[in-house]
Amino acid sequence: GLQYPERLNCVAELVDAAIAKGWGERTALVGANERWTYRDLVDRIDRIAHVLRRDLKLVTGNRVLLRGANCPMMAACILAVQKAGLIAVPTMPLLRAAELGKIIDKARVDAVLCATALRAELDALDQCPPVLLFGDQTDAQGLDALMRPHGEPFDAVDTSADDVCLISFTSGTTGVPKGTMHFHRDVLAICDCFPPHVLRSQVDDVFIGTPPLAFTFGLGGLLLFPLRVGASAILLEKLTPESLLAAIEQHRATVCFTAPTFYRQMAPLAARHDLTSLTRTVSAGEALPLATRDAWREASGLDMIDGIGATEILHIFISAAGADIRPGATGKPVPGYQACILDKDGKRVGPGVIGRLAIKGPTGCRYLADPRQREYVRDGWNLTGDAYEMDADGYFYYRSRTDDMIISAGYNIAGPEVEEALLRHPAVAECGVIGRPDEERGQLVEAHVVLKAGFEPSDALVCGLQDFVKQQIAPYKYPRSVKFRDTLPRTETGKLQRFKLRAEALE
Ligand code: 3UK
Repeated sequence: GLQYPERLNCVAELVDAAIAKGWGERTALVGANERWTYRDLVDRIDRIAHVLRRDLKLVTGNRVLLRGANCPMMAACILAVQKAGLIAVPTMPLLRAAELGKIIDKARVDAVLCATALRAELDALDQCPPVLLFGDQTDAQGLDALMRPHGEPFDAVDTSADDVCLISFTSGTTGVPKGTMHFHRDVLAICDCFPPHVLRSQVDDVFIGTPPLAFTFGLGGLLLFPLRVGASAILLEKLTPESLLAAIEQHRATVCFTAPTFYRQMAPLAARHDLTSLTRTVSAGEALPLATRDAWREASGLDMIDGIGATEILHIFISAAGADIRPGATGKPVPGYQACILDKDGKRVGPGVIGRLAIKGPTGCRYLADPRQREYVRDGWNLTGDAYEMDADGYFYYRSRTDDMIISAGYNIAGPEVEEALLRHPAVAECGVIGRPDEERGQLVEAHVVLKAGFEPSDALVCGLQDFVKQQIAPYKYPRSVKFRDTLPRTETGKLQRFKLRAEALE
């Protein structure tokens, strides 16, 4: 297992240790307008930590809400909070005042560090803890000004390996957001599982990608993983498929993290860019359709590393790379983690049976003051909300979210399987498949389809899509209803919001 000292501050291990390892002059973080060495990063972290302790008078265990798009300063703020023995509560850039208010209450936030550009939603709150703004050099009361006098090193606060250092909120597909708590040792544990065993990250890697640092997918992939091995991270905001390709080329990135839809959108544009630096592309956040894996391989020459992670577990726990990739499977448990499939009664099932995916490992779920903790963790196993199936060789195949399984005329139909079939059709850009309430069949398979440019909705196309699905998978799974639309509802992290499609179907 992974053994860490009882006294442990994850930032001392990740960043201060980098200097001791001789990486001080290496590039740590690159933003739109700046390039920081590891020494620069330590300097910024230490100055911010002094401000938190001396100017804001925060004490060990206080919680600091963080708001900012991906950039080096946002990264330094998160790490400074943890180095100062405080708890980081990063929030997604697009959250509105009402959602921030709930998080501030739920996490009992003591102070806020916020990028100037994102202040409006905080200003709209009736009640808010003290806020320090960053990113505006002319603001005499801002964080940048307060950092200037603090030139002396800051000694990492002597925390315990199992002191909480991060509260990460789930995207909340259902009403109240759930906070998940993670320890200092958890931060190191995720760096010591997926990166060395699956990704094989190294000192000369250049990491790039889209997930926000406020999402643990981005926090790990675009900050913690590169720091652990002395690599560098490119932190850019508002990336589009086109600008991400341009940035990969410009920065000679070697590792890319993003969601399946982003790869699908990048594939047709890839030929215009020199992507020869890229050696590993990681897809997570949603199921990876085979059509997307194929399109990206044709465009880039790379076989994607699929990985399932969750905010509750902190990062990726099932994945595969290189020769271990089995198309259609997410992969095998990442070394350090165990996985099994459970039936409705919580009994283990063998290969070929669909059930609930359960996970055990060095990281796991600790909900912040939430009764759902008892449902999520049983006997040390984390019960995800995902329906999975295992094969005889120990590969795990995603089927659907447990609550997204469509039951139509007695058949269980996994929406993603129908989506995967539709995505192979030349007219389909994106799609989402749901169960629409139906008197006769209980639920009816309904596809919501976004067409590629140059294709028009028509009855003939509806029939064409239905026939196309029937040719690939069992005919009873074909979408009896097909709706065309301009966009699909997605979360800030790129996940399809099927519950919104279902709610529309009820209107
Ligand atoms: C789904 C996937 C199929 C699955 C995340 C990497 O997505 C992350 O965390 P969230 O808490 O959502 C977790 C849920 O998302 N999912 C994620 N990856 C896959 N489904 N194939 C995949 N490869 O339903 C899971 O339960 O937002 C991803 C790293 C850190 C993360 N937090």
